[in-house]
Amino acid sequence: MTRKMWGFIPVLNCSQLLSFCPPQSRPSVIRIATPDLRENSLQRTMSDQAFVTLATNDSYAKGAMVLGQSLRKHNTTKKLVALIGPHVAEPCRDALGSIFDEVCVVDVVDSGDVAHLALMKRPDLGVTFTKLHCWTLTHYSKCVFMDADTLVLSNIDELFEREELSAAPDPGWPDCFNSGVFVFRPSNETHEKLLAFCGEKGSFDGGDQGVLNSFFNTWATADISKHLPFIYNLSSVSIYSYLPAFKEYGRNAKVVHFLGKVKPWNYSYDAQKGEVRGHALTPDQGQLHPDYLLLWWQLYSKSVMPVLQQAYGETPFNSGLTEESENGQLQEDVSAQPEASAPPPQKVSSEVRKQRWEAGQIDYMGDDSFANIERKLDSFLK
Ligand SMILES: *[C@@H]1O[C@H](CO)[C@@H](O)[C@H](O)[C@H]1NC(C)=O
Ligand SMILES: *[C@@H]1O[C@H](CO)[C@@H](O)[C@H](O)[C@H]1NC(C)=O
Ligand SMILES: *[C@@H]1O[C@H](CO)[C@@H](O)[C@H](O)[C@H]1NC(C)=O
Ligand SMILES: *[C@@H]1O[C@H](CO)[C@@H](O)[C@H](O)[C@H]1NC(C)=O
Ligand SMILES: *[C@@H]1O[C@H](CO)[C@@H](O)[C@H](O)[C@H]1NC(C)=O
Ligand SMILES: [Mn+2]
Repeated sequence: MTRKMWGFIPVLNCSQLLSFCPPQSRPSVIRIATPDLRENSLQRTMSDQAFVTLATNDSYAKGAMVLGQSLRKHNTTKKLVALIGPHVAEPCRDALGSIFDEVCVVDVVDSGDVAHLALMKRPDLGVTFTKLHCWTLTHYSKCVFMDADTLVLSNIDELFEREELSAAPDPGWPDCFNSGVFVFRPSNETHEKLLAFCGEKGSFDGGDQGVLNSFFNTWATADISKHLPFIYNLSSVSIYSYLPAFKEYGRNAKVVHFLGKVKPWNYSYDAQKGEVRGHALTPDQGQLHPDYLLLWWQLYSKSVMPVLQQAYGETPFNSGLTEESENGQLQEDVSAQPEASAPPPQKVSSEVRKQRWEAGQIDYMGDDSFANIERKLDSFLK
């Protein structure tokens, strides 16, 4: 396989691609206190620094929970903050509250000021306004923002040694940083400037990455210490498109980013067998690396499911977990899974399975033993 993305260095500057955007706006915020669901959170994290993530719906909230538990699992000493939109269901908020130190509802629509007007003109930028809100977390001196579709593979607290605005290059356009993981300093002044900037200049990509690259437009040239190594944004998609680099550097991966339209929560998981059930993929939907996908589901079923079960109580919810009954039929969440009725997969060796994956023939029903896969993952985790 050849170098697909690394051989090409574009010349255009990001800020050359601006369009229009709504006027200055400020979303309203309600902070939810959920102290009863957490134990010892004060003892656990004595820090004025925080990891911050964002979920505007229940699916992304699940991703945020897995991300939060992956940070906890690797013993972060930082606080965890989730920004959520008003549409996240109550039990999901409670579940987030038991994993995160702070859950903030950011309601752009409800704010009754310019933010509302801005949103009427550009409804597509609603999520961007919600994300920019992270700059108002001024009770922290420094934060690291992480997308809800990322997963941490080791302790990454060392990121807090970096300055605003540090981020990893976007492999699709390496002179732009990727806004999925970035270091920033909360500041109401910066927040207002960002909103004003957005009002004047807009977002060249219709989202936060465009706004942030235009605003922090010296990132590509001014200070190389603000360039995070690519291991902080290892995407399944780029693993796949540059496999030799993954084989060389993959063991150092610290953050996995599940890119593309199909997210881990679009699959389902058989916890008994330790198998991820396939989502019928078309080639343009991208390929998620089976090992990382499995790691996500293991963490979900072990550390997130119990929290969700407690939050939902008797109320049924879409867990994504499947169970087989005596007659071999899947009980839950399988209506959209064509593989469920397919004949049982044949056993294939890890090596064969890997070769198939590398050749683009991904067997999500793969029958590798749980122990083997776990050993392999352990080797990634050092
Ligand atoms: C869920 O929220 C995320 C951002 O938090 C957004 O990118 C995504 O499009 C939303 N999905 C749906 C189905 O609304
Ligand atoms: C986190 O801390 C616990 C308890 O102190 C320890 O057992 C565990 O090995 C640590 N985990 C990592 C990934 O360092
Ligand atoms: C990571 O890199 C991909 C390209 O491989 C980019 O599209 C994505 O937005 C980046 N995500 C993060 C979290 O930096
Ligand atoms: C920033 O603004 C928020 C709300 O608008 C306020 O509560 C906070 O005290 C401000 N922070 C500073 C450092 O002025
Ligand atoms: C993934 O799941 C979410 C909600 O569960 C759904 O809104 C979205 O359309 C799904 N995406 C794909 C590509 O199937
Ligand atoms: Mn993402």
